[in-house]
Amino acid sequence: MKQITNHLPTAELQALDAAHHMHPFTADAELAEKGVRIITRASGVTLTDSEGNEILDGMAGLWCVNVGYGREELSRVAARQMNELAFYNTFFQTTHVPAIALAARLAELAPGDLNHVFYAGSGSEANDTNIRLVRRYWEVKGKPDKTIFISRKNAYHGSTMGGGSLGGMAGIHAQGGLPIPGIVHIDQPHWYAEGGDMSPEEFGLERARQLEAKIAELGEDRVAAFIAEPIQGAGGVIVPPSTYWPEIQRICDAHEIVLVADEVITGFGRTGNWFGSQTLGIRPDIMTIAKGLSSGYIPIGGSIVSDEIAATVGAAGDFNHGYTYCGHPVASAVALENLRIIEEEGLIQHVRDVASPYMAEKLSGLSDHPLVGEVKLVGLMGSIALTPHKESRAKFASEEGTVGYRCRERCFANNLVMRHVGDRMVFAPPLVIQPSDIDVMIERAIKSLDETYAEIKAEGLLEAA
Ligand code: PXG
Repeated sequence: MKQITNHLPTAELQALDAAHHMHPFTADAELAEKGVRIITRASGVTLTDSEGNEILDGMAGLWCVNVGYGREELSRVAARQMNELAFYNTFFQTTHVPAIALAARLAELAPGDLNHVFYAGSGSEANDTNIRLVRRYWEVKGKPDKTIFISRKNAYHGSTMGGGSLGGMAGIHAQGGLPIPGIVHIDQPHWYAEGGDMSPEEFGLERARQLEAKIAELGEDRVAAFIAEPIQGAGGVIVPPSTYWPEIQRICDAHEIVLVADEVITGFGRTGNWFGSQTLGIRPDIMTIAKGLSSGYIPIGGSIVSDEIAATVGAAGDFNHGYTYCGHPVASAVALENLRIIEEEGLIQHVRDVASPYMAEKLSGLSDHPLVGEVKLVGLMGSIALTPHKESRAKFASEEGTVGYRCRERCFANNLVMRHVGDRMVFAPPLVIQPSDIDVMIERAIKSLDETYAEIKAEGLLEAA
């Protein structure tokens, strides 16, 4: 067969991709028609595509390339580990140094009594583990009826049967009979879209108290856990009102509910601390991790588990759960090196003291933009709500996402990756981003917003619903 390399013409690569590659969360036929974009290399915060365009990656890949692209420290560690011990399992009374070292380091970094790591290959797998682990915990505690997970609408917890069910994405639930039984959803703390005339603080309390009402409705003896992202990522970077998390914490404590913080996006410096739970003042019993754990250089995820849960489950015989690649030695070694880079380069301080304040200052100019309803930023995860009418926070009359999609297309055309979630633009650049890159990023974002505004105005899409 002919060798397929970077040197083939874009059209030829696109045709091969369309013929053989099924893409996630994609209408493949439509994509084949349009032609897929081919990324050939990346360095720092910049992607290069097969046409030679240099694109600023405002999404850190998929919220994961925290240390930026092209870090040879990571490829060297991977090569060394592959040569020394490419694989061994951790099932049958064996372990290896990378899995030990990474678990010990994660226990050191994680807050409170989260001192135990169950490894997975991804965030979705880790959340599936969480369902099995928490249910097992309550079984061992003599409360086998505590099985229900409460989650939230518009949450994202992955795409496996478990992860997709825990998540609250209508599009996922519309296909294939999800959610699976035993998972229920309450409303999200999305004040901008759903807060009406309430103050954000009142609304935050109201939404948190839905958890208490749901526990009362189902019975405390049937509810196993509450799972949530400290800040919703895929749902549109929804930062909850300040009253929300303290009330959620109080309710979980009062009703013996395991609190799972899904830190897949918010972990490893994204919010200006090692974990989003620290930024938002949450005391979880379990944290889901993936993405920034290895900066996306290699697949790895896991659950960081409290002393109480690990000790209870560990003392009760075999926990019949695991994946071939639990604690994969190469993935663990790369993750450990990635954590060393984050620490030694002071990337969390850089986010907190330099990049985030600079980004906030630059973004403040956007609040006057005719298309912008609100701008949110915590650490280096942010969102920009697009609206036809600032004061009322109105939605567009067009189908939700029409204007957001237009804006994303303008961003791409202007060599900036910024995603849209409905009519909300989201961004999460690599944590290594420098002020000069932020200047470029915001300049391209403003240009894209201006072009979107002109375009939708000309087409009569500026109407409010
Ligand atoms: N939890 C959270 C909070 C996530 O953001 C997962 C779990 C699942 O992780 P894996 O590794 O199984 O994908 C995620 C993943 C998007 C987007 O478009 C977000 C994710 C994945 C793919 C796309 O925003 N988050």
